[in-house]
Amino acid sequence: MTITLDNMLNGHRAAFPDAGPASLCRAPGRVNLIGEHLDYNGLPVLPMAIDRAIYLAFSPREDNLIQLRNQDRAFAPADFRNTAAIEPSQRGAWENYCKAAIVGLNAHFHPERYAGMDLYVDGDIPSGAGLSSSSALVVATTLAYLSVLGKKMEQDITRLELATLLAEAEQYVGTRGGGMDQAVILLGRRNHACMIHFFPLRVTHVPVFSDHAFVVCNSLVKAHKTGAMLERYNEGPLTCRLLRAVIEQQAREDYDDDLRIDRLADLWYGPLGLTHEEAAYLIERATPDEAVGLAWIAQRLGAPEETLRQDGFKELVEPPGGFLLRTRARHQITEHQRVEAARDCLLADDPEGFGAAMYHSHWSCAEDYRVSCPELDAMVHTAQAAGAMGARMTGAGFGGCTVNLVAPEQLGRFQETMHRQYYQNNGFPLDDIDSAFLPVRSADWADYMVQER
Ligand code: NG1
Repeated sequence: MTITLDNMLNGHRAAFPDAGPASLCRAPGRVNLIGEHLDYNGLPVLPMAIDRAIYLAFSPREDNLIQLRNQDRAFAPADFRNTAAIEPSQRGAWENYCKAAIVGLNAHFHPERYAGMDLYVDGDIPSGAGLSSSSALVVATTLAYLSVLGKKMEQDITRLELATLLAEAEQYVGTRGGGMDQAVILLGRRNHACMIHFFPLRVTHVPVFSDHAFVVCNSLVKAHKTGAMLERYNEGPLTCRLLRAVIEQQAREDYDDDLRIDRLADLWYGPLGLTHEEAAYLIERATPDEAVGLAWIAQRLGAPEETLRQDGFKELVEPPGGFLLRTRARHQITEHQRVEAARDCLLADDPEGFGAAMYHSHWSCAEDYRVSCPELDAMVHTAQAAGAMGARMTGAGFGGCTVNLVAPEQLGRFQETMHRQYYQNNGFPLDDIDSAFLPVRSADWADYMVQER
């Protein structure tokens, strides 16, 4: 059923017959055009808010109960009390994303009363597809709770402040991600991609191509960030923390004993202000060619392995072959360059250059950063054979979607080839195939649609 204001308000009334009039807000999903696994290192990314969203009908309550209902029965009803300390539900439970928003705002506003609300959720962003349905839920809950608290966007908290706060707040669910999703969802603009810089958060809107389409194709391999998948995702940010420490050590030896590098981005944007070539040279000197164990890293840092384990790396599991510091770092450097090049291609209306950067990005994610999977690789190969100007995995990886840049005259051939060579060859049922092509358009930021208060 299509999502309309009436459907949302009726859904809310049916779920909460005793509630007062409901308000409505929406938060878009996003597709990351380029710049994967960079945000948590403070490096720039280039995503776009899309015309698929999470919708939320909400009404305040007199008590402190939060009641959550979802139009999709796959998401079980959840109720919890809004208190000074809200315990997370079990890992992977969908209500944790709502809790994350409320906990984050409580810590910021210290409200006199921990207000309750009745929330009815619907949406058309496929979940576990790398299109940020979960961050959209965090942002939608945030808008609802701000309104219930009587707080006004921009007046009581700016969108930039909110995006920064929520990037931190979403870690409540157990991910160690960066701030890309919350920023583009709160600051995206129709017909534009967002060039996002972090620490401090800055967003520049860059016009997207007017005639070429970005088509999202779902690999139909679910990539929910729970259990083993969450560990695989977190391995990226946690390895980059080790990388940061090893590079800081090298930079101290090369430049200055007192140098501090808080995150990889400091190599370029901090007082060091290195060029890409200088950063690459430093990293090559700092990281060995082969995989290393925690013992090697501890020795390099002159710290006992035990301290290292306690020092922010509690959750770190050493991969069987050791840490591939060099290749992980290489992805950070080359992807950073590609983000800048891709931004320039948008500004110069150069889809060919943009597409080439997308292909390079994919293979860097696959071979250097190791966050792809055979299905995503097969889709990128097929897209290239089908005439796409660019194709790459998008989002966290290990499944989910690819994003493809397709010229208008190639759209038919692209879709037909993907259909035949990827979906049919892999035996996906027709219903799934039909919902796997998502021609996406850029969309505006998260906002209220109907506000009762
Ligand atoms: P998705 O694709 O929504 O799971 C995750 C992180 C981003 C970013 C990308 C990889 C969260 C909420 N999102 O996105 O910050 O690191 O992976 O580029 O952790």
